[in-house]
Amino acid sequence: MRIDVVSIFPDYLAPLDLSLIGKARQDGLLDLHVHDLRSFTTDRHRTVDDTPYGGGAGMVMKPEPWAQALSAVVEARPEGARKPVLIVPSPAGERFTQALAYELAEEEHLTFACGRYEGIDERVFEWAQEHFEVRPVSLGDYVLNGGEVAVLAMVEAVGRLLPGVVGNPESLVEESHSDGLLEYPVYTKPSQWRGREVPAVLLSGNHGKIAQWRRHEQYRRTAERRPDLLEGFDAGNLPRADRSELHVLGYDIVAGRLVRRPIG
Ligand code: 6GU
Repeated sequence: MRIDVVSIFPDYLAPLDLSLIGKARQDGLLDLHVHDLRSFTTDRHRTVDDTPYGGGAGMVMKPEPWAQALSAVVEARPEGARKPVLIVPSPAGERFTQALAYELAEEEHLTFACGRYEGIDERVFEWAQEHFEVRPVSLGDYVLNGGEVAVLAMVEAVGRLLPGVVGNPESLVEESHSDGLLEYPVYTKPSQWRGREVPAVLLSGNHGKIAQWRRHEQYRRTAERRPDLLEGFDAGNLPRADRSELHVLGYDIVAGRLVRRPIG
């Protein structure tokens, strides 16, 4: 996969040289290019922003440096590749989820446009639609100063799904959100530590019982921390034991979907 990132702080993306993603780049699994937006300016001061039409606080990123930078990316795109996706990190975008990470991992070419200040002149996105599939994407309902931290998160979430990046692909299956639930708690040696014991079932060697306990813990955790994930959960094919656990946690199955039982 090829990834291009355009930012006025290219150094912000230095962590992509490290760890799993850095290794994926070294191994040639991920072809990552970071571009300095200012290198696409033509004035002596390398200006990237100006005051907003209509007034208001802050500055807006000028369109021309962005058009120059994105045109350079289009020219460099892999031979014969389909229309690349342009991801615009923004608190006003669609939510970034594990499902979107899987979707983006199927692409040949992703481009990230990191805005700063109050954002990028809207006409850039209208123009960019001729060359890219434009997708504003948000990490969650809070505000960052710019898209760079969000790009670090998204490149890691997508990059680890590429074939060969994570050594043991099984570890992608049993993790939070891969099945719509939070992960079960995990333990390692010693079995007794500061007066605390590992749950006995995990030492029993009974793989059926262990699987059932882990499933129960996933439901319990998800109900406690993220009830929004259980509401509407597809429960059509759940085993009877799972259904009764969910019933105890306060959920019923109506037309194949989990619904929270009214209290009282
Ligand atoms: Cl993706 N970008 C910015 N700038 N702020 C955010 C965000 C993204 N997600 C949440 N807040």
